[in-house]
Amino acid sequence: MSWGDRCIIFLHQTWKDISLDVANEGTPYEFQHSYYWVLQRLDYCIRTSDGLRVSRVVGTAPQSTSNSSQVSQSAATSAPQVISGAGDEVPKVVEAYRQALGGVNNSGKPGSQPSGRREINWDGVPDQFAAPNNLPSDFFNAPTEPRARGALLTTPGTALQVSADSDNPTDTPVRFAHINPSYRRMFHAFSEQRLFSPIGSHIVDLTFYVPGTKTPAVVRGFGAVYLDVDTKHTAFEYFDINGKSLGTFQTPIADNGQSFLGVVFPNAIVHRVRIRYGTTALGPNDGVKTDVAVMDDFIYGEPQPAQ
Ligand SMILES: [Ca+2]
Ligand SMILES: [Ca+2]
Ligand SMILES: [Ca+2]
Repeated sequence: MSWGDRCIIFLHQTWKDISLDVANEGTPYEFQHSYYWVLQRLDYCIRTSDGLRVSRVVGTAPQSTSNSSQVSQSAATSAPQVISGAGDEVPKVVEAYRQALGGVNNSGKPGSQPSGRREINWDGVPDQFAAPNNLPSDFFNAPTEPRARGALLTTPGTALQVSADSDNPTDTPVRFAHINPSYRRMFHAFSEQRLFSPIGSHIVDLTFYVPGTKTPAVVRGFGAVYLDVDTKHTAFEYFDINGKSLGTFQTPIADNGQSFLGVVFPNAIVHRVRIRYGTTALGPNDGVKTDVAVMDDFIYGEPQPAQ
């Protein structure tokens, strides 16, 4: 679906009290122009033959089309759940995603834990592995704590980089401003200072392993905070252990702001995620035709050995 498409939302209440659930559907409400308003408020929804069926809605009555949260895919018992948002809603949707994955943050513990999730906020990366230096592909899958997180990062570009912090020994500008000074004003970190990006490409592959080992693993889902997404080109594509695509999901747009996209699958099934950032590698000035974007926090399900 795209903006302006005709669809049907099953409203339980009126706009002034949006409170919907699958078990208690109300009168079908047909509309065209306010589709975007509805999407701002959805956590997730189910696409049906007769429209878009709401599973849950957050927030209050729609007021504007800025700082939107957006639904890009369906959710049902056998389909992935999408949690996304932009602007001021990012902290809330990040927390919702953590809850959807469940359990605790297993941080950098080696081995598969029985439940919970992992997170990478880049902020603990030492200066020697941050800009202007590159990040090793396996930095977040070392055998020992706190780096045993089961995440291998690769890129078709030339390198991976974590941005410099404000007291780094080489006085490298923060937020990738050593590549283009305008980036300092454009990228606003979600967690502490450090951000992540590939160099020489706008693509990164994230492959999961049992933390601290080379045993291939699968996770229930992966989500991340993007910074300065201007176009629809930014997306995650998820793959299973056999390399079969599980679908592509677009992030919401937030010029100069933050977006979050997370997907939760019914089971641990995701072995790799291909992450596309905007339309170009870091370097040029940002704009609609050359959309530069980087990432902050990664959140993913606990890696389990692939069967
Ligand atoms: Ca950070
Ligand atoms: Ca921008
Ligand atoms: Ca951008």
